[in-house]
This record gives sequence, structure tokens and C-alpha cells, in this order.
Amino acid sequence: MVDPQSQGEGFSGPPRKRCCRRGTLLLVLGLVTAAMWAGLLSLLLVWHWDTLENLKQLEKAAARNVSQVAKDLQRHQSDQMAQKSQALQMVEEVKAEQKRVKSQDSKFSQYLDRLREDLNTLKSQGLNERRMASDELKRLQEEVAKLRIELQVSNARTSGVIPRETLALALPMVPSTVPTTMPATVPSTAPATMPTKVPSTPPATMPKKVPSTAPTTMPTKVPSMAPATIPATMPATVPTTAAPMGLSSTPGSMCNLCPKDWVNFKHKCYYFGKGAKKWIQARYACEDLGGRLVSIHSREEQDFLTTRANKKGSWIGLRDVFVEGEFLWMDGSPVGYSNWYPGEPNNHDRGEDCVLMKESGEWNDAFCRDYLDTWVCDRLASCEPPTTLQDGF
Ligand code: FUC
Ligand code: CA
Repeated sequence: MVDPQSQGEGFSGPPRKRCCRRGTLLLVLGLVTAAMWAGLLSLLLVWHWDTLENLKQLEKAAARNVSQVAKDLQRHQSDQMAQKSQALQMVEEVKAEQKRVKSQDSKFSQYLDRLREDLNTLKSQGLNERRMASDELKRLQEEVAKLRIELQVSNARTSGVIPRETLALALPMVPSTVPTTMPATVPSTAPATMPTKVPSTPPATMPKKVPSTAPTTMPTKVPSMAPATIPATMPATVPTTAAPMGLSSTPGSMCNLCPKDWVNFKHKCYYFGKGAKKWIQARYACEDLGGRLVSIHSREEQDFLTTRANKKGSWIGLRDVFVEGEFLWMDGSPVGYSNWYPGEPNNHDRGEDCVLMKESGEWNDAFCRDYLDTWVCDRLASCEPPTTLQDGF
């Protein structure tokens, strides 16, 4: 075998050709490599361009997304704002409604209070009217009795049957309703206007005024049971022992009967309530007992109450809840007689609308919501003992 290399070393021509071929080969190789690099580069360029495009698109999409998200956020925020303002509005409406309901509530309770007061006033008016009617009836019966006596006297004198000295004998004829304090003597002259016929029974419908035919010479002062004629000398102290039938009474007046546990003074009965109560609770307690928180109208009445005043104060029926400074009694009357403690009423802390009676008997405006251990009720005294067990007797 011959080594081509060692074979070639001996020739001058063919080694040149080999050299050219090698150069060509190198060139081709270079070209191929260059082409490959070019291809690679162009591939890289394409890839880069593509990536750039993708990035741009991504950027655009991101921008779109960001703006969309921003818009959503804005919308969400405005929705939230709207909801918030709606909620606020609703809260306002609820508050306004609550206020309305509250004011209606207080109006209703005021109406209720007024109705209760009216009812109480009507009740006491009824009592008063009943009392007046019975007084009137008694008075008329007395008149009739006196007329009878006078008629008998005049008849006797004209016929000369009954001597003047025996007039007293006619008295047993007087109906039992004639008061024992009636004058024992009668006028000696019969009145000119004396009626010829005197009704034996009192008229069914009672006249408000004494008949005009009543004799002018008749004794002008007939003891009456009406409270107006209660003697001024009536004892200022109240009897502590119960009157017959378990009622308390002041001697000297017919209209002085009080239910059990009530104390009579003049034409009224008083209940000295015990147990911690706010003013309004004391008021209802009195009403439940058939009375109302006490109204005080005179020095005498005040003095009577002062003797029984409690150390820590008692609620009385005076308040200025409707108009500040305008105090009204439970019987509807404004303050006439007054017994304020010096410097009162001062509406302390701008919230004192209910009045208490101090130990000294003097008055102080205080907070209605305060609890006091004692409270005083009043009601009109009755003229007649009750026939049935009713009305607290
Ligand atoms: C006085 C009174 C008030 C309250 C206060 C403690 O100011 O007028 O009602 O009792 O004292
Ligand atoms: Ca006060």
C-alpha cells in the first residue's frame, strides 16, 4: 500500500490543485457557516420581533385591563357611595319616624292625661252637684216644715183654738229632717203672702231658688248642710279616730264623710300615701284610690297638711309640665294661694316640673322622675254615708 501523503510529496502539479480545492472547501465552509449564522441571526431577529410584538400586545392588553379595573373600581366606589348615602337617608328617615312616633306617643299620653283630668273633674262636679241637690232638698223640706208651722199658728190664731203659749206643741209635727237647731219661736204675724196651700211633699223637680212666695218674715238663717255654711270656727285639727261606719269626719258639717284610711278636714278627705313613687306613679296611685294628688288652696288647708308633712318631702298635685313656669293644680286651677320655699320654684338644672311639699310644708319644684316615699291625695268629702260598699268607703 502507498501513503497518499508520501505519494504526493514527490509531485509539483497536483498538490496545487489540492490546495485550491481546500480553499474552496474552506470558502464553502465559511459561506455555509456564514449562511448558518445569518439564518440563526435572522431567526433570532424574527423571534425578537415576534417577542416585541407579543410584548406590545401584552402591554396593550394590560393597559386595557388596568383601565377596565380602574373603571370597575370607580363604579364600585360610586355604587358604595350611593349605598352609603341611601343607608344614611334610611337612617335619617328611621330617626324622623322614631321622633314622630315619640311625639305622637307623648301627645297621646297628654290627651290621656287630659281625659283623666276631665273625668276626675266631671266626677267631682257630679259629687258637688249631688251634694248641692241634697242640700237644696233639705232646705226645701225645712221651708215646708216652717210654712206648715206658720200655717198652723195662723189658723190657730184666727180660730183662737191654740193659745200662743202652746205653739211649741206644734213642733212635733215638723218632719224629722228639720234640724234640731231650728228656732223654737215663730213669727207672731203671719205673712201676707203666705200660700193658702202648702204642699205636703217637696216638689219632684227641685227649684234652684227658694219659691218667691216664701214668707218674708221667715227666719233668714236656716242652718244648712252645704259646705259653704260650714262654721268658720270649725276645728283646725283633724280627728284621728274614725267616725261611725269606719268613716272619718269633722264635727259640724254634714258633708264631711271620708272613706276608711282617709282623713277629713273641712269639705275634703286626705290620704297620706306611703311607698317610694315618682310623681306620675303617685298621681295614678291617688286616682286608683278614687282621689287625686292633693291641690292646696288656703293657708288653713296648708297648715293642716303641714302637721302631717314628711321629712323627706311628699309629692303634691302641682306641676308645670306643659308650659315652663305655669304651675297647674290637679283640679285644673292655677296657683292662687302659694307656699313656695324661698328661692323656689327655680327649675333647677332646667328640669324640675313637679312639686313636693317639704317638711316645713313649703313647696319646691323637683324632678318628676325622683322617687319620694310619701305623697298626699285628696277627694271631696261625702254628704251621706254610703248605702253600698263602693267608692272606696
Ligand atoms: C335646690 C332645689 C332643687 C334641688 C336642689 C338640690 O336648688 O331648688 O329642687 O332640691 O336644691
Ligand atoms: Ca327647685
